[in-house]
Amino acid sequence: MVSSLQSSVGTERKVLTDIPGPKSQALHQRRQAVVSAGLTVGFPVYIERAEGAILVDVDGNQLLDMGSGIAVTGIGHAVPALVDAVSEQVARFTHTCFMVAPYESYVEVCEELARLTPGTFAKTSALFNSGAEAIENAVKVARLATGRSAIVVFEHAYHGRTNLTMALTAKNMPYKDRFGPFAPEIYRVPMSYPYRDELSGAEAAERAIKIIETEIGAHNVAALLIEPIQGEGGFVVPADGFLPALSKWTTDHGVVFIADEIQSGFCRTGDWFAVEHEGVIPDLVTTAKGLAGGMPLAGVTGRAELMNAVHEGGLGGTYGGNPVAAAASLATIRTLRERNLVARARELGEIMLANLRDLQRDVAVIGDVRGRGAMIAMEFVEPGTKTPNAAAVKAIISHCQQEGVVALSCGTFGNVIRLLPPLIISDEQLADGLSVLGAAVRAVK
Ligand code: PLZ
Repeated sequence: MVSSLQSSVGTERKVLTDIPGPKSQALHQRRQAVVSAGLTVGFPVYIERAEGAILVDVDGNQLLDMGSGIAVTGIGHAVPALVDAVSEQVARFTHTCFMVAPYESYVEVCEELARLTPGTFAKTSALFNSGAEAIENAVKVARLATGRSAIVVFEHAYHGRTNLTMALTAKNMPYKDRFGPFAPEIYRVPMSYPYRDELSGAEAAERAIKIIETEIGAHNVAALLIEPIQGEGGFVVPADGFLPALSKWTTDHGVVFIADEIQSGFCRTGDWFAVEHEGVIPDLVTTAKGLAGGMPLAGVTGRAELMNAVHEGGLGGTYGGNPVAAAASLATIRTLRERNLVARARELGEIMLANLRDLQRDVAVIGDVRGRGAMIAMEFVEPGTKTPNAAAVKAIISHCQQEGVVALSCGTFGNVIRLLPPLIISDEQLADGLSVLGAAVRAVK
């Protein structure tokens, strides 16, 4: 079955029409009539199939994917192992509801999560459908287990778009504006943002902890929730020592340390989880995206005594840990392991950082190049200042799109371009993508 689905897409970027092409434009017209205008499209090109790091649109253009659907398809598109696992599971059964009639693959995913997440203590997991849902449940667990209510989050944080997670997310536009009122007992403290605050990790941690202690009180804090490398907020990599200092503080005060690894997890940063880089061991870890290679699946994993503090029936949902998504997850994890994509992510990071730092030397609009593994970004500024330059980012992204390269922006100020290529991207494909990006950057300076 798989072989009939495998095409000869090949590995090359090919632009055959204007972008978007006529068929994409027609689809876009249809869309306007029936899809809510509240969903924006970064790139109105409609995809028909995809393979590896190539997306093929309805006009036959072959686009190079440098975004992995926002860090989801790390193992690439239409990977035979995943296609087989999913097809086979669909043919066996698609749904029972794990709470009604359980199945092995759910348990197996939780075994993998216990094995792969940092910490050698006993861990249990609960599976959900989306990142936001995982975050909501991690907060539920932390509040119940500690009997406290305050949740500490950080500037530039992104944790989702549901009511609770909107409150946890920092940026107003477009995520929160006029969607309130928001959930209470959420407190935001400054993030370590070395390019902008020029503080060491220890100094930035001290600044955050001081605010927590004076404005909230440690004994009121259920959890500290943080992305070890921020995603939507601008690929902000905290200064070394920041995460370990926060982690120590949470341990000292009985606060649950929740690492949101939804974007940074599953080999993306060159470790299975981004916290590993600094040896931080979270109490709870939230995962989604790269966990299941494109099928909707999310997890909360952590210390058994916290996760099991919940009363029977306190966690759940109709679809969480759906058997098709679980099959996709097991195939994804196997592929990440077999192809040693954790090592590949590091290589990709070295290539991208070297390339972008060379570029930074030649142009005045790149203020900072940062990231880890295959999670790399450039922050754009007005030349000679640190004033955010969102206009440059818009122009560069648009230039890339015209050339058939899918690149994503991010950042509180909209002035960051992030690269999240599939970890299976070839050296040639990456070089091609970087050369298009480089030309786009040079064109705006
Ligand atoms: N936590 C760290 O990156 C999702 C959002 C796209 P969901 N990021 C992509 C958009 O504009 O909606 C994300 C994340 C981190 C939580 C989430 C939320 O995950 O699966 O989108 O709910």
